[in-house]
Amino acid sequence: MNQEPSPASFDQEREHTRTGMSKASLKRDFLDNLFYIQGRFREVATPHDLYMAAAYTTRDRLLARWVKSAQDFKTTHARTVCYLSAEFLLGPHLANNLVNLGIAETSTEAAEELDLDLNAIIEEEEEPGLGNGGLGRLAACFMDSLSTLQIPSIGYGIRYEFGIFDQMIENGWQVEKSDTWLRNGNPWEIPRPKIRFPVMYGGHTEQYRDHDGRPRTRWVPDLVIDGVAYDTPILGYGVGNVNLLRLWKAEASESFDFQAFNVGDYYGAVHAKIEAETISKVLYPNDEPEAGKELRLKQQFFFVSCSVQDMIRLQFNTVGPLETLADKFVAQLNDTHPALAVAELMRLLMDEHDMEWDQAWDITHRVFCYTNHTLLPEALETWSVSLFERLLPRHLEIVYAINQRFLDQVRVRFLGDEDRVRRMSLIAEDGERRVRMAHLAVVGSRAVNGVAELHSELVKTTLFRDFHELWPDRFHNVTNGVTPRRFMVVANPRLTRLITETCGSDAWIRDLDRLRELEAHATDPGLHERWHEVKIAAKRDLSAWLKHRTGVLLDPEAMFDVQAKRIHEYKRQHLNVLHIVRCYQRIKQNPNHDMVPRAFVFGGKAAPGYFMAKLIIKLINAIAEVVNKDPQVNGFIRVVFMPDFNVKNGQRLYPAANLSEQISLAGKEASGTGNMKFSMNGALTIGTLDGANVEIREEVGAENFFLFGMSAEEVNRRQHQGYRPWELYRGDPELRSDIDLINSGLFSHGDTQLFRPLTDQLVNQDPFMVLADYRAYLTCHDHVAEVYRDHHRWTRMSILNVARMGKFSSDRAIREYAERIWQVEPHPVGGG
Ligand code: HBZ
Repeated sequence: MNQEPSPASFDQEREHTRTGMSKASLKRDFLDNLFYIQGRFREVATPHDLYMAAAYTTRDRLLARWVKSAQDFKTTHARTVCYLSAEFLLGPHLANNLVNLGIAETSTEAAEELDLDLNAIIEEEEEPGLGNGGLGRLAACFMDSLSTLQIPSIGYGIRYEFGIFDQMIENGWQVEKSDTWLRNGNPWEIPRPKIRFPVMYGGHTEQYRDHDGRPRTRWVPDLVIDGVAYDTPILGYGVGNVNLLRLWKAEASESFDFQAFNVGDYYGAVHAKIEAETISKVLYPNDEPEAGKELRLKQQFFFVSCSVQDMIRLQFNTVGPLETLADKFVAQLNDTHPALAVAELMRLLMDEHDMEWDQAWDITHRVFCYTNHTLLPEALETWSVSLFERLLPRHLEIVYAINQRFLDQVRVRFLGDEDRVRRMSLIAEDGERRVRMAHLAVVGSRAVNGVAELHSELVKTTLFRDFHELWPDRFHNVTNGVTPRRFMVVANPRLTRLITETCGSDAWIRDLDRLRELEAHATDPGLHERWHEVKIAAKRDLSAWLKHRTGVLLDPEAMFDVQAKRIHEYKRQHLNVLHIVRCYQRIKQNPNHDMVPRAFVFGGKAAPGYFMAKLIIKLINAIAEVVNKDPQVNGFIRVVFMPDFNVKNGQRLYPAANLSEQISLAGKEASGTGNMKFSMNGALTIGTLDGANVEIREEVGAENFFLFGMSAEEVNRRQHQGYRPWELYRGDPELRSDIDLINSGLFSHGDTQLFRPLTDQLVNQDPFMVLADYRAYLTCHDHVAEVYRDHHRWTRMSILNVARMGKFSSDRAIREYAERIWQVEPHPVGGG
């Protein structure tokens, strides 16, 4: 330990000092930051002061790399990806940045020498929850991989003052509390008050002739607000590349303010300011069902308009002429939320930059690509024409003009097929006329992709069937992935160490296919023992946290059977619940019943207005209450609902799971990404053939995956035949008794009506066919238990799951986008 440093490590130490990576410089800068930024000294610093000092110390180390990246990209005119997303569900920055900088261990030691616990400091960070679920988290994983793969990119989104609500559980019900992530300041962002764009709303349009006598359109808005840039550096893992996450905050436009002020309307001016600022105030907490709120349309246009204006500004600052915009930039639309960008770029090119339609369309169409994330009809965005017109009159004209040209094309290709024309139109004409954002996105993009193979097939054969017939080459698949940096290295340091030691290197962190090297050790008893130890340790950590937060004590030796994701009927948390009720009844009916002890863990938020999802949460908690205090059963099963499932809490959950529940109705879950996070951390999956489950099973091997339930085709067939859930209810005594037990009031202090909306729905409609998959699910769970009893078999399967997860790195996904869709090249920035 106390050896003289060898010349090599001496050089390294000197280099680290120069780049600020040595322990000594970390300690010095930490104390400096504590003093100069927080105005504190060590002895009186609060945990939050310590966190802020650590954050600034880390951020300082990002900045040099950031500036270098920006300079490099600017001088070389590097082709750049713009990822347009209404959501970025980033999760805490500190630990992730330490890992990506390669100073996690040094920082731990530096903290120890200051008598501090780095983990406790990391815990202090409140995460920016600027997203609802998978879609927002995907955007965050993609930002990590874009930087790690050294692809110049900018993430564009909204700097919501209030992110996704914090979930509390009161009396078993979800209660929403507003998120206050900015309350204590955000050390990771840099405001750019000079990067500011006007965003217009309302008013009317006028026709006029320009100097050359050509007809032009001018938009005369009745509201202008400003979007101001807030930048967050996104560092890649082990590289010098730092990309930009640029989030827009809405502010009252100064010129607008003055107008009101000048006519003496001070109150009016202040009011306008408040109105303007509401635009970036709060994230809409709906996952899936479409909200249709005016403010949401305003938000979408707000960030899209700022982002496209920024792209044009950058084009002028670097390459030059707008004609080459599509060579400099490709813009990915993360779902339809940013689809207005198509119309906005057209407007800017034509109305502000004097371009003719054909050229503007050629550029626009080459800039955009679109990712679809859902087939659920109720989730597809449409906006009423009247609202659209009131807010964005010029864009409605442009949408109509796009539509006219597009439908002419359809008519030429499919002579006389007016029904097809009606189906494909950007405007839905049945009932109130509505703009179909998905159609706008498909027509305005050069590539359209789904997020898993099955999903992309369904996109082509169902949702966009007509479009696929017209433009077969436009459609692609890019299966989602997740970043192993956050979801393995940060979340599960013990597993990370074990894998690195077993493989003899940490190269797998940037090349996840190298996890395959674990396969050679899959039956090694030494590894089995350590693998088990790592899992048990994670389960102990989770148990302690859950005990503290919920009062429920879990036995780390029990099988941790976990379902964590947004609460939604299509995800079928209630199918999981029926299995728990079955276990309960089996134990009650046969006190000598022998079963593998299980801890059922749930996590997930329900959209505040989604009654059925909230009732499912209540049901889980109601069952938990009865089960956990009944000594006859609680030695075998325990149930706990983890409150406030978010990125941070997910990081506690994934490492501790033995079994991952991925049980959506086949054909409904576009991909899923939690499925990947669990499996990467050694959980086995019980799942349907839905979304990316199909590919996970292909990769890990059918024998290492617990499959049950109908396929998407069977679901389709069953539905066409006429699905009658009540017959299943009547025909299966166990199913009937499980549902009846829920209705009996046992879990609801005698209230026989509380869960009726849920049980009635199951028996009478069952739109997500819970009852149809019930039997297969139970049988599969029995098999799971049997396998779990065989420790070595289970551990081997767990190792093989991890070993074969390479495909599900977001690095692979981004590489596919880069090669097949974006045509962008890596662009290394030195100094990594
Ligand atoms: O996107 C999810 C899909 O359900 C999931 O299967 C997929 O893995 C993931 C990433 O591709 N979709 C969402 O998370 N959707 C939303 O969060 C959402 C948010 C606002 C909306 C609609 C949907 O207005």
